[in-house]
Amino acid sequence: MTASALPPVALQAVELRVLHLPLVAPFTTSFGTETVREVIVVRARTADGDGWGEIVTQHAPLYSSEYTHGAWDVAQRFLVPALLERGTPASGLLRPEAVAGVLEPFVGHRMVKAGLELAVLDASLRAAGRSLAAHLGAVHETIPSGVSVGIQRDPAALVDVVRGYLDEGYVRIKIKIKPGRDVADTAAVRAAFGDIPLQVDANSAYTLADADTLAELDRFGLLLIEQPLQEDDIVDHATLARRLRTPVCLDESITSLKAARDALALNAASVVNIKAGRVGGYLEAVRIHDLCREAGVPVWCGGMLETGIGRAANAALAALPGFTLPGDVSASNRFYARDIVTEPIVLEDGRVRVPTGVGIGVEIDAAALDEATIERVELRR
Ligand code: OSB
Ligand code: MG
Repeated sequence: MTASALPPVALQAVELRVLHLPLVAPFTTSFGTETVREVIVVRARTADGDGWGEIVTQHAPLYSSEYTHGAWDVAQRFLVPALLERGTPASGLLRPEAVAGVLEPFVGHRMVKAGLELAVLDASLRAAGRSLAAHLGAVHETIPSGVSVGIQRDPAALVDVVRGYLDEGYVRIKIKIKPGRDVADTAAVRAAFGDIPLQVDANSAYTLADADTLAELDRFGLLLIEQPLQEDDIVDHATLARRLRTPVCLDESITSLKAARDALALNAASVVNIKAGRVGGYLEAVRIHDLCREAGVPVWCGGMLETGIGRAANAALAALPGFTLPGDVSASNRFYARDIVTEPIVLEDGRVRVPTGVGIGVEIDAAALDEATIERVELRR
């Protein structure tokens, strides 16, 4: 479904930076609490200019097997050298659509592949004077904005935090749950705010043995329950889905187009969370969108606490026609006091604007980027 072909780039160097960005408030999930976002920013240096990408790993391998310093190593040792070798005039210029194929022999590390592909894509789009949104097939100028709310001290504190986001205008609330912090938390939010669009995310914290507890959530009329079981529990998710009225949505399990196809074939999910990092790139994300749209399965755009780079790209992706549920594309200030782009995404009447500028549509704030950088390396061909 992507638009016309993009120009290849002559990749001259790749700069990688590890950033530490303080969060405005701690973010707690079933797998832990973060107070500082540790993330990698990619700059692809080409003969025609720079392109930017973001590797959305976290400090520790708790959401998935990927983590920042593993990404840092595999990028420098294998993935960036493979791209640099391919991007020389001698071996041919590098097309954005070719990046995934060049990196394909290296197993896994999809967040790294996604960040590298985005940087090449951005460079090529800028050279062509085109926006990522238009290239991916966006059909909306703005998108509805949901917010992902971490586990709080107790249900009363959760209600206070949710109230703040509703007051700001967010149109859909997602709360994180874990065993012991599920039914009472959900009940408290429903009791306080009535029939708001509400969903829960378990980040793999349950097993099939918890099916009775999870079925208690049925009475709250949730939009969906996200990833109750483990990443590789496709069949168990199908079994659980038969026991719940709440629609089951998969996040961690959907690692590729193939995984999405399998999950749909097995009725393991009736909704899909699409995250470009998790599936190896924005181009694969579009393919999953296309598959789900064809199958009549609603999708929404997930988030990984992106900086302004990935957040802009997510807004572009979420503007595709199959994204029929509000995503976790919230305003930058939901996580950061100071973003690394000059015009961070803001909330306007519960929506965020899809960037229309060339490439990812945002410019880097060099001073903010430098301030957040704790490690930097440049690989040249
Ligand atoms: O499961 O969706 C998730 C953040 C980090 C890792 C996993 C998840 C999340 C979120 C935050 O829920 C989404 C966001 O970026 O707003
Ligand atoms: Mg999730």
